[in-house]
Amino acid sequence: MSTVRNLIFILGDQLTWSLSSLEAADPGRDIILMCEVIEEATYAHHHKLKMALIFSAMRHFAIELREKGFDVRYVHLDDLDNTGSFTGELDRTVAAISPKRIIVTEASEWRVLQAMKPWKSAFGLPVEIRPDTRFLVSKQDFQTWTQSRRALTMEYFYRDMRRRTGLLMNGKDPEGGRWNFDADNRKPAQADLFRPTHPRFPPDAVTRDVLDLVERTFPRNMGSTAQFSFAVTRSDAQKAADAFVRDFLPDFGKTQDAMLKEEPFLNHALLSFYINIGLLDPLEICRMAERAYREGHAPLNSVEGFIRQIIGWREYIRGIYWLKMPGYEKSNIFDAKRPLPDFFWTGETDMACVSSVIKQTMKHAYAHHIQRLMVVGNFSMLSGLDPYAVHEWYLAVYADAFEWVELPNVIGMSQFADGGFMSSKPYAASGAYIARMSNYCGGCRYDVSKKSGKDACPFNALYWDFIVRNADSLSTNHRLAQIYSSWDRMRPETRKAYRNSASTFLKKLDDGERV
Ligand code: FAD
Ligand code: DLZ
Ligand code: SF4
Repeated sequence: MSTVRNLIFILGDQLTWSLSSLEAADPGRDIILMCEVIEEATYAHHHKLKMALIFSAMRHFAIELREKGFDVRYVHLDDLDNTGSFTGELDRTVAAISPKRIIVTEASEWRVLQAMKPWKSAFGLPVEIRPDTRFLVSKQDFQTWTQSRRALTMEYFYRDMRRRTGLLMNGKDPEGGRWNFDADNRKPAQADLFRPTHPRFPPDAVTRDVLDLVERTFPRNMGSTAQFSFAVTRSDAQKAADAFVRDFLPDFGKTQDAMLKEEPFLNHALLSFYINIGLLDPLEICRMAERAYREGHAPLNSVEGFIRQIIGWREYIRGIYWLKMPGYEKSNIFDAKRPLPDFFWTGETDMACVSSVIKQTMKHAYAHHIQRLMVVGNFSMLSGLDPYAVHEWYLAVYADAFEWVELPNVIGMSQFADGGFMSSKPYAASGAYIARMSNYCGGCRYDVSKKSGKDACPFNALYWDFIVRNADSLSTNHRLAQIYSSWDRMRPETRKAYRNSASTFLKKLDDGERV
């Protein structure tokens, strides 16, 4: 007769003490299962740093659970009897310990949640799938919010979140009299030798074992674990959050959209990886940021901008994911089919901006929002790359990439592949935007001021080619009316030069020539 009451299964992005599956857990009667499995390690070509972060944080969380008295069954990736899948490992554990019930917090990704559904009948046991309460808005509440709207404008969702959390509110009014201070942001940045550096966390023995495992098992995946400096425990992640609020938040707004090739991190938080795997609580971080504002340590434009990213964008993106899955991943309004060029895996291109962002991604498994959106994302959309392939790339290469957050950001926001379900117009831009917001163009073999011809910045001709090529889908968009009338007013030779330059560039791309 089994004495085990519940088998609690914890996934790699559920490393949170207040996790719903751990509610009322009893170390005397319950057993916890955590497992590293090849199925999760290979469903995307994960960056080595991403895998190392997840495995090491999982192992540290298991140690902490044991310190609290829990019996944790932890399966290592290279254990000889590891079956390689969540279902296989649950099956093995159920056979070994005969629990009365399985408890799990719902998976953050559709793919894994689907895999959970047959467990009840497969194991002949009650399986309790609890909601993930680490988000502010439940899937159901988000759906209800969408039902009363014609357009799913993030800004209105965000205002509701401000009211719901009370963050930066003065009674019923927004602090400072406005909901959004973005107009004070969006500035270019200067290199600054005195800018503080983000904290780095040297690997301990547990992490070093993981780094060896990842290098040994996935030698061909992107990146090198030599650069590993992530926090892997809640207490170190909290130190990273403290450092952000103290050193970077005051200037966060000012440089939010800026790009500097020497400074990949600028004043960004570098917290998404910790929030997404559960080491940090999103609302707690927003409260820390608000406190910094109330105590006069950080200005409103920075604090409002930061809080909007988390209670606005992050929650909204998750809502969209669950609203649109399955099927959203196949969205392709422009019928774009081009495969990813090889330089997505090497950074070897003459376009200095693209090269810099990809090389930075290879080194750190990180790029900030504008680099993801306006450099690599913009290039992908303008060049007609297959949005599904673009999605697979983003899911692989960033340490914070989990499908629920990556997919709507890529398919909806950056590729406009959903035809405008999320955004009212595509984030398409010519080289002028990149020149204004970065210092990439100075060192580029292309000339951003040239519109067409072999030395012209490719973004310039690709931009117009994209606009014209996709007129069927875009020309009725009133936010693009001015763009289409500019095109109509252009001299025929100018139009022809743009189209020819774009087609020469795209042919080189298709032929695998260096661009
Ligand atoms: P900061 O710029 O300092 O922002 C603070 C926090 O706000 C972040 O930590 C994050 O939690 C949140 N946030 C900001 N923007 C978004 C957003 N658009 N969606 C969700 N949360 C947001 N974010 C991921 O977490 N995982 C992804 O896989 C991911 N893929 C992206 C792909 C594309 C094409 C684009 C355009 C954006 C993507 N983002 C993704 C959103 C954003 O780029 C990252 O959250 C951010 O760069 C993380 O770095 P940071 O912690 O320094 O963020
Ligand atoms: C991303 C990832 C990787 C690489 N490996 C594991 C793993 O071995 N075990 C695990 O529990 N989680 C892993 N993860 C994170 C999961 O993919 C993530 O928890 C689910 O995708 C959530 O739906
Ligand atoms: Fe990028 Fe064009 Fe500037 Fe070169 S000139 S860095 S390709 S925007």
